[in-house]
Order: sequence, then C-alpha cells, then structure tokens
Amino acid sequence: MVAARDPEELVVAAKEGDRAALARLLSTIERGGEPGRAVARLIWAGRQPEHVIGITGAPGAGKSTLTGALIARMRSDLPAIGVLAIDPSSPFSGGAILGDRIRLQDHALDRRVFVRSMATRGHLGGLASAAPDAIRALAACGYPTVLVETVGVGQIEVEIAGAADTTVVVVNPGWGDAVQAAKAGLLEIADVFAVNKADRPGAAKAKRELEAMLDMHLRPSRWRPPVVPTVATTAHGVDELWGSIRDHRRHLEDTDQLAGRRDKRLMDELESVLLSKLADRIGGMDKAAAQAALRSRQVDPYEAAEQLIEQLGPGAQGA
Ligand SMILES: Nc1nc2c(ncn2[C@@H]2O[C@H](COP(=O)(O)OP(=O)(O)O)[C@@H](O)[C@H]2O)c(=O)[nH]1
Ligand SMILES: [Mg+2]
Repeated sequence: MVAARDPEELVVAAKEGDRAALARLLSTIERGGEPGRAVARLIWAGRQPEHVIGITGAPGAGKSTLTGALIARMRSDLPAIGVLAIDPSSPFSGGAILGDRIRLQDHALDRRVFVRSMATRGHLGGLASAAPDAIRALAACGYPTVLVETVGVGQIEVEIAGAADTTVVVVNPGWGDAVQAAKAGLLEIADVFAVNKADRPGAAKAKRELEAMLDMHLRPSRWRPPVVPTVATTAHGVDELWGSIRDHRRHLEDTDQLAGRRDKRLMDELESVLLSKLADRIGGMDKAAAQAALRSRQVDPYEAAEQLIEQLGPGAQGA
C-alpha cells in the first residue's frame, strides 16, 4: 500500500523492507523541496553505506550491461545490492534510458536487488545533492552496497562518480588515445579500469596504453588501478573485475583511507549544498540599486558585488 504517507511513515515502511515505500522515498528525495529535506533528515541517522561503487564511462561503453553482470556475480557474496542509475537527460539518450531499464530488469524479480534510475533532468545541482541522499537511503533501507552508474562526460557526473568509495571507469578497445581519459579527469578518479567489449579487436592495445599512462602519471605510492578486460555480454572477466573492486575496498581499509575519503566526500557535499543555497539567495536578491550604480559607473563590478553581498549579512533571511 502506497497511499499518501508522511515522510516518517514512508521511512519506517522502507526500512522494514517495503520496496514500494523505498521507491517513493527515493522519488521524494529526487523531487527535493521540504519533503525531500524531511526524508533526508530521517535517513541521515540510519545505517551507513558500506561500499559505494561508481561505474562510469562514455555512453554506450557497456556500463549498464556490466552493472547487470556485476550484480549477478556480487549476489553470491552479498545479501543485498542497491543500484542507482543516473540517466543523462539529453533527448538523444531516451532510447538508452529505456534500454538500461530493460537490461537491469533481469534483476527486478530479485528481492535483494533494488534498482533505481534517477534523471538529471534540468537541475544538475539538484542531482549532485540528491545522489548522496539516495545512496544513504538505499543503505538505511537494507542495501548497504550501492552501485552507481553515471555517464562520465560532464563535470557533475565526474563529481558524482568521484564520490564513490571505488570508481570503475569503463573504456572500450579502439577508444584510442588514453589522453582523452586524462583530459576528462577520468584518470584521477579511476580506481579500477574495465576495458569492456574485449571481444572486439584492440582490447590488448587499449590495456597496454592505459598501463603506459598509469606508468607515466601515477605516483608510486598510490594504489595502482588494475586494468581488467571484460565482455559484459558474456560476463567474461567480471569475476576478476569484482575481485579488483573488493581488493580496492580492502586497500582503502588497510591504509586507513576509507574514513578519509568519506570525510572528504561529506565536506564536498557541504560545499555543494552551501553553494547551491547561496546561489538561491543570490538569485532572489534585489540587485536594482547596485546595477544602477554600476551602469552609471559610480562603482566597479567588484564594489557592486560587495554591496550586494552585504545584503546577505547577519540580518538577511535564509532562502
Ligand atoms: N560486443 C560487445 N558488446 C557489448 C559489451 N557490453 C555491452 N555491449 C553492448 O553495447 C551496447 C551498449 O551497452 P550499455 O550497457 O547500454 O552501455 P552504457 O550506455 O554504457 O550503459 C549494448 O548494445 C550492449 O549489448 C561487450 O562486452 N561486448
Ligand atoms: Mg547505461
């Protein structure tokens, strides 16, 4: 039963294993506003995520297929898995979104796998703050291991991918110059590389190129991302991929980096919430006087901005 419920009832039901309630709870988070805030507050104190695994890469690289194959493999080691598929909102990807849903539905009947798509529609800033809440909600409701599929193209997507404990960057053979990965910032966020579609020519070359890139750019003390060839469609290499993901998780724990990463993630989250709140308040400002002063050249843009910032002072009302 999913009649209108208040956030508290919804959270209680979702924590008790009511999947429809969890779905509604995630929708509430996604919509944001005061109900989203209320849910996020209730979830905050709940069970924390144990392992957040980001799967990122270009559209069509095979992220969803690989996610599906990984879930199947992970299920023999883990009691429950949450999946957050962050869909690009561009009209070009309408088909891909549908495709994702169908592939991921292989697991829809598995009660211990919870798959959720989240759209980036319109408000990217909103998504950046909704994703951590959604991950916490999945963990609090019995899915402490969470796979997050994102398209590693935009800044926000890379940020979300980088917010995982372990980030898998999916590339393909013939994807050619690894310099592109470096440019996209993917080299810094990769903890594991999957060279997917290894059934196609050029897989060994792609692996060699990536290894060479790592030789050049990696600090010796750093975790060296394993480069794992996979064929997501046949699950070839998926066992090794899961092994590398677990190795990385263990490495973080053994080197006391897990807590540090999570702390950094939380502080980043604070920054982005702060920035979006400030942006809201800046948007709502009465700028007429400062603009007039600027137009008549009484003040320069810096002074105009400083005058406006004073409006945000102690007396200013919150957004
Ligand atoms: N040949 C081959 N095709 C694959 C492999 N993995 C995925 N695909 C295909 O690549 C296409 C895109 O896959 P999808 O998982 O939707 O990619 P995503 O956009 O990164 O999520 C689909 O047609 C898949 O069947 C693979 O390992 N080998
Ligand atoms: Mg996909």
